[in-house]
Amino acid sequence: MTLLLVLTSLILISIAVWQLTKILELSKPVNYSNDEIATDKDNDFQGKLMFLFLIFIYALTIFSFFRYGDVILPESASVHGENYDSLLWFSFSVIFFVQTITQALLHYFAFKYRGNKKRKALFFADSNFLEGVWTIIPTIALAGLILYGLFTWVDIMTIEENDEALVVELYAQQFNWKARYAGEDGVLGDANVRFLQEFDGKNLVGIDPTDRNGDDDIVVQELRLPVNREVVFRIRSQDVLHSAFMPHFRAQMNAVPGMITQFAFVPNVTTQEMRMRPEIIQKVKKINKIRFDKSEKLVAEGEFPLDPYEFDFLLLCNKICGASHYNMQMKIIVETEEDFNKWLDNQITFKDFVQ
Ligand SMILES: [Cu+2]
Repeated sequence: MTLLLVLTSLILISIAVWQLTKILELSKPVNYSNDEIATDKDNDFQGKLMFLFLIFIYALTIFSFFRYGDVILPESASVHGENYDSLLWFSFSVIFFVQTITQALLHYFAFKYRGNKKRKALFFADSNFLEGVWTIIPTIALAGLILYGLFTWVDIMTIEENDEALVVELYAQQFNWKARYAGEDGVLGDANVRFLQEFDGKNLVGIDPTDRNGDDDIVVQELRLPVNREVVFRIRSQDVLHSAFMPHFRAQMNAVPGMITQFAFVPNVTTQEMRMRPEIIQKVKKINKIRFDKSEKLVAEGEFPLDPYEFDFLLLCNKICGASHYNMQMKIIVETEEDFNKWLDNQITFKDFVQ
């Protein structure tokens, strides 16, 4: 507390001194041969600095591409993910192209036309041609981007009636996820937080015990999905805003208390296939190198080493929902329809679970 008071006083005193010097400066008689006006030498120096800065940002960009280019998400593992990625890369390319050219022009002209006493700027009030160019080109470019984005959005978000689709509920709570499969009838039973209290807390996602559709529902803590089959997610939250984020499938939808939100996609790569991809093998290798180095330090300090990392799809929370938000995740396993059915048959239904 004393330290804080001392620091505050010091800051306030410095501000007072600074203000006093400003007053002194203002009270001085006006000096017309003011040496604060930039000379040709100053302008020359600043202009060259501008040019150096241009070289610096381009060098930084190229360096970042090579150094950090591999930390972006791997290729998508869902059907719509390919469209999503195309849109993203198209937008990136346009932005990157435009920014490269405009930054170059901006800094180069600042350098080229740096102040010089012998040079006079050309004055003209306006140019309709120039106004037209910098209005029409961005309009066309932005309209194109927005339309492309809208079409992709509609394509991704439209959930068509599909009897074959697997219906899965994602249930968010501080700080974990639960998943509920609709069971043999393909219909999720009604649910409400009011039913959480029933069956000594065994009713994990608050299934309405009077709704017969819920009897065969299956509640699990690990999400398994069959490959190449549409999955319709119905998303609920028990407490606060969460967001169901499945980055490898390019999917995200908010979990809002009091309402059911939806998202549907078709996973088209199994976990096993993903682990075999050269890109993933490379990423895993890199992560394990970091973990290994860290482990060595931990062991030296007499602590346990870290387990090696293995690739898994994840469901994460993407809304800051509280203290343990960072660790609110659930593993997703994508497997063949056959393996999936075998696994699902071995799960306990709601009716059996609460009895
Ligand atoms: Cu959350």
